[in-house]
Amino acid sequence: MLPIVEQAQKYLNNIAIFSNGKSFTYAQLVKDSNYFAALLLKDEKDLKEQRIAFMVNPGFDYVKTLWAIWQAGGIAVPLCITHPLPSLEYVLEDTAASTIVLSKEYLAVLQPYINKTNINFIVIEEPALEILPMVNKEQGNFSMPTIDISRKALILYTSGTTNKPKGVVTTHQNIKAQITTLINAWEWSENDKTICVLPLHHVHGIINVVCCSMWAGASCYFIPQFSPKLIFDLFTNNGLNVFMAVPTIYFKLMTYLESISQKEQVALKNVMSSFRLMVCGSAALPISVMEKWEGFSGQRLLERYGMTELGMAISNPYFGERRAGYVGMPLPGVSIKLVNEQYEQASVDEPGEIIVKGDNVFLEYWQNQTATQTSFTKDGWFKTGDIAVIENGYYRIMGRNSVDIIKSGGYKISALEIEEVLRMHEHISDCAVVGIDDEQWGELIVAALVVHDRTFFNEVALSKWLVEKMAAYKKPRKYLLLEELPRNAMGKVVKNEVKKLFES
Ligand code: MCA
Ligand code: AMP
Repeated sequence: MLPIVEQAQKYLNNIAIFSNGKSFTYAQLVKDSNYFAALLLKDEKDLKEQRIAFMVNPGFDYVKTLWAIWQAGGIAVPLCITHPLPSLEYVLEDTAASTIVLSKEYLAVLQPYINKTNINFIVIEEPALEILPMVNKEQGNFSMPTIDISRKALILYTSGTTNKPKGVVTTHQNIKAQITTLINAWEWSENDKTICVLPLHHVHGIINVVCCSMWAGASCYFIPQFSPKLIFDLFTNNGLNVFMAVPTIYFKLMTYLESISQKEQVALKNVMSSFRLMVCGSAALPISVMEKWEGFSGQRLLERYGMTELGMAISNPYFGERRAGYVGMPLPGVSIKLVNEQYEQASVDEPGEIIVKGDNVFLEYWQNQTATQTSFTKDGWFKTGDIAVIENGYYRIMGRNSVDIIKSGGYKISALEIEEVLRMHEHISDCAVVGIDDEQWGELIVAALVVHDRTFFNEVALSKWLVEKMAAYKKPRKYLLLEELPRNAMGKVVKNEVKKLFES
């Protein structure tokens, strides 16, 4: 049996999920995911790592689908529920997904792809019994293939220093390692109640919130989309005790807190100060945000460092000092080294690139041997591209080794990917995309443009055109029209000069 499903046997009567105003026990999750796995299998005994894409709303259906794909021997490919068709198509084509599982509201966006390819699709709300008429769902206990934990389980897309996102493949073993290190380090238990406010096509939401709570036998609440009021209402009325988010979310929650009365603020502080744990990560947590949040909530945030390719790697301690501006120490089972440009151990007190080894480290980039090879050292350490230094035993992240990677609102965004789309626009002859510091978003995406004729440039029309082609959160928030881009003697755009132009 799959490790996470096996774990659930210990907690069958616990409430696993609250979504859409309903609660679901682990027994229900096990039964329904088993049934759905049988549906995915149809006449096959094992999906043998077929890629099953799914565009399913956060909640019971999402977790059921994920567990079903895993039990049936498929590789789960979660799609972002807010992406436009071209971004979805890219993932579907790249993974050559054999089936798409979807909530019915996403049928419209996916229909052109379904029509074009004739891909098998399952709308999750449809009565599944019609497809498996011979079986009684209530008694369903379908035999499932034996899945060796070295098999591939998940593909998540991550942007990098190439213009197209890469599929990060993790095995069941990687996922188990990513989950269990956090279960131990952060003392997850079946008494925990958390809420998932993060998108479910990235590690932070999938592993840290959903899989950890499901592994521990805890309860996880889901909300349809990010809303400070909804989050605080759930905090207040449901005895939640664990919360995880990116810095931008804490910033947005504080903006909301500032908008309510003093009395309401005090009431919420009372609720929040009884939480067991609040975690922040995916991007640098500004010390100002950490301190202000402590004032509002009575909670000292635990900051940690992770990556799609690794899950979590470095964490401040659960017990002990949570040091502002630092991400803590390597998690148990995760080996970390700081190295110089030659990939030799950096001198003590000197900054170096973080390289990582351990069962948590992903297997490969999907069908991209070159990228996989170049991202590991000869002796098998994964090169993160992040620069850090150790100060008094704690790691401090100093930045990245590429200006082309932007972190905005916790999303990792490739400047090159946006530039490629911008260059397709009829009025744009050249462009350079950079991230500039921003209190709320961490970095704000901005673009310097060289246009054929300024009289034709219309920012609103450009934004509308862009979001038909890529996720709205990748859209530049400011533009600057230039006669030419700043370039060095080799003709390469000097991105730091572009940044300065915006900052001035
Ligand atoms: C939304 N917008 C953004 C972003 N999100 N702009 C830049 N960067 C963003 N991240 C824009 C929208 O396009 C829209 O603009 C406007 O903000 C409001 O959009 P809306 O969707 O209503 O915003 P929101 O709901 O308030 O979303 C903000 C958010 C979201 C909740 C902070 O960005 C989010 O969920 N971020 C978390 C991402 C995440 O999980 N990252 C973890 C990656 P307009 O109206 O003009 O269209 S995993 C990872 O990093 C590793 C493993 C790790 O360490 O965890
Ligand atoms: P992703 O590829 O979306 O998984 O993003 C991973 C990247 O997020 C890392 O390589 C870091 O650059 C960044 N990151 C994650 N956590 C932190 C943190 N606590 N502080 C600074 N950067 C972080």
